[in-house]
Amino acid sequence: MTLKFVYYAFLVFVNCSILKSRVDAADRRCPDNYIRCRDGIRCFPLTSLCDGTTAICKDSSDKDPEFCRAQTCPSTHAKCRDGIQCFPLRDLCDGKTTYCRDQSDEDLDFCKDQNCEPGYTKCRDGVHCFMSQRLCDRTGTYDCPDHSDEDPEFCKQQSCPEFDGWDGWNGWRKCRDGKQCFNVMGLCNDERPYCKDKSEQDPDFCKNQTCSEGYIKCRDGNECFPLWGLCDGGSRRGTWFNCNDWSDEDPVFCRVHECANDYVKCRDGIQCINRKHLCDGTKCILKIDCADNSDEDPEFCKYMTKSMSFQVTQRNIHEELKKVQQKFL
Ligand SMILES: [Ca+2]
Ligand SMILES: [Ca+2]
Ligand SMILES: [Ca+2]
Ligand SMILES: [Ca+2]
Repeated sequence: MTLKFVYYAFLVFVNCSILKSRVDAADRRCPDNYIRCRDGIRCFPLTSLCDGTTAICKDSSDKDPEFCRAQTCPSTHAKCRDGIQCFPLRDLCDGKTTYCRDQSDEDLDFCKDQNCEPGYTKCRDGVHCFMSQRLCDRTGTYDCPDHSDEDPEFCKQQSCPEFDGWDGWNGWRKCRDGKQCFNVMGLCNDERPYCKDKSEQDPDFCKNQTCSEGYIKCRDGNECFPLWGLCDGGSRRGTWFNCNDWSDEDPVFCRVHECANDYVKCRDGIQCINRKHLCDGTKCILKIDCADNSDEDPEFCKYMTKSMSFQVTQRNIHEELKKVQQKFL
């Protein structure tokens, strides 16, 4: 009797464990642009819906036309004419790759009905797509078979991409002539102009522009520079000011300026350096270490090794460093 009870209890435990692991798997979100197989166990990329390759799902649902038809493609993809597969919009009538098994991504009539992926613009022919940043671009390269991407009148009518999908690149704006698009990262901070009319480096144009994310204006209001360049010690090494008016290294400002997270003040109370360069055995590297060498001060570094531990969180390290600074720097 007891043995029987133990056996049943074991069965209940095993069944519950299996059920629980299934529920756990179903609870976990699939990564972006992945979906869960019909059996709820695995995730697979939407781009491999019924693409003729080996099934990823144990129940082969990712190769089941009815299942595939019910799925929505990612924003960078569209359904082939058969409504089953997702193909990359970049392959839309590109004359190169035939992605769809029904070859619809190379069918001119089909392509006309499709929108381009974000950051791409339709050529005047209504069929092909090109990267919007290549509108009347600096090199004058033709990206459309009908050359409309280099036609000033056509370029003026198009808008620039808000975001091009690359990390740290924060979208494009129109040059003053309205034909070209320039990347906001180059706004008012680059000696090599991108716009053919050089407007994105023109102080009058820059005055009315807001800087890209992670960039700020110099005091003169004409230039943008990256935040990490603020009080980074460019001035006392004699080179590499970010601002022409030197405001990024103004000692009066830098003395009251609080360094960004993960940055600490050197003993001079002016320069901010990344905390990872404290007591790393390297000094005197331009704008990385303290100009006064306080980041490698033996007394300070002794304290650092004694008190710091890898268990503390980053935020705590920052707080801890503040205390250390007060004591030694
Ligand atoms: Ca294609
Ligand atoms: Ca072009
Ligand atoms: Ca600087
Ligand atoms: Ca150092």
